[in-house]
Amino acid sequence: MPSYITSITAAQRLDSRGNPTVQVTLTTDKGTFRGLVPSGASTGIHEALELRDTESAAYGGKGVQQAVLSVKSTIAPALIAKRFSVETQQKEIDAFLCELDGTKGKKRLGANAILGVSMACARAGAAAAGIPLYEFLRQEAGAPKAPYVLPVPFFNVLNGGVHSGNTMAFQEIMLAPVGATSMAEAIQMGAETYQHLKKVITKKFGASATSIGDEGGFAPPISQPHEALDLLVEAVAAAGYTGRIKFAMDPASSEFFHDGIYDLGIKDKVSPKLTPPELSDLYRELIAKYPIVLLEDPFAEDDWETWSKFMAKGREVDDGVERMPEIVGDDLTVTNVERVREAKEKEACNGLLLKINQIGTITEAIAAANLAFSYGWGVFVSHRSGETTDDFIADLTVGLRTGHLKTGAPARGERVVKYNRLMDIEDEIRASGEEMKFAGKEFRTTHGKMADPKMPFNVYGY
Ligand code: 2PG
Ligand code: MG
Repeated sequence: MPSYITSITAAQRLDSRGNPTVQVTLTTDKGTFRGLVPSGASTGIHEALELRDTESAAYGGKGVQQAVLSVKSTIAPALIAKRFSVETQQKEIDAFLCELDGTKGKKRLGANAILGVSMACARAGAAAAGIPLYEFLRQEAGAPKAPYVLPVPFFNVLNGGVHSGNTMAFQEIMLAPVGATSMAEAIQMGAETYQHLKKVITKKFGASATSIGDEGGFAPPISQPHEALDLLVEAVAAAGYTGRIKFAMDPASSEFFHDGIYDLGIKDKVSPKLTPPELSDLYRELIAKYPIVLLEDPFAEDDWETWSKFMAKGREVDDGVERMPEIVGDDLTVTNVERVREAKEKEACNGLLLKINQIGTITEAIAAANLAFSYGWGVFVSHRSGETTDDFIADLTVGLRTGHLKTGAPARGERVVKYNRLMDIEDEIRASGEEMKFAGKEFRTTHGKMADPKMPFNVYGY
């Protein structure tokens, strides 16, 4: 007997920044299922629309009552009437939601309304099938099963850009414990290093400098990327993990790109304004000096030419010895197959950031991931800076076998809920006796289809 949706409702709740967000509650014969929707700050201009009540004074124009109404008045009656089986028809459900909206960027109902429903349906589908959410999502994606792959967690421990009040233009500086052998160990390594980093910052700048940014990372009074990376070098050494923890950066450069120039002084007013070739050189210097394994949004969302040139130069210098990181598109590709295809045509990057709310349904997010995998790219699952206590993306990462995810510092409830869920999944799989491995150094290639041997950057060379 298929499991049908019997009711859907929605309500306005808060995200981790104290702004309203959409919570969807859906009922089937198997129980009640929720989806809580996250929200970005360094949002790409090509993302699907997050519907906000800009005309209203409530919450400074950030209310989501219109999106809540989209769920209650439009989606609920139409979707319930369709009598889809949540167990077998996630794709049809998501296609129907897109059709019901009828616009390209989900502008009518709002991607925040649609995503909450799509997430809750996936949870209801897993319950109907009597399987964990990660297994449901694995089947949806057609990903290989044995072994299950637990991802390397990338911890954003230094926050800048639009995520903090310090003067650093670069948004995220991350720790990647690729040398761990399990999820639990990776999280221990990240958490211990985070505590050491706090001590290093206190010693250098005083206790008042250990306040944190939106993703739980510290926001000390630094402006330059090398200052941030030096702090990480010191903290990792103090924690005893040198060589086993690598670094990653998300400058989120669309935020400081104006009229063809990357302005690193956007916050401190004194740091240099760089041309695209100068910024490219800066990245190359940092990559040569520090163990950086992943670089996200090094260039702005429509600065295609610089992305392509940077990748081409990477190919040229990469003789199999040179360390080149994964180059990940976020604002560039916005979890959208059209943008992913364009990025492939232009050879602009070799990794996809996967954010479910950039596109608005689980099925479309899976399609973007699968397209990226078909190119031999890495797929890097991501939270948003405005998060909720929903842990959906932990299951998504395991289900899609992406091998890595970022979900902030190993601190603050909305971040650790994902890390805790990943440790639960690891324990659960171990107890079930199913095959499992931790992605470790293979975080870019764990999907199973080994990257194209002619892939631009050396995967194992760091
Ligand atoms: C990013 C994200 C998440 P935001 O740029 O990758 O870390 O930030 O959610 O603000 O877009
Ligand atoms: Mg980003």
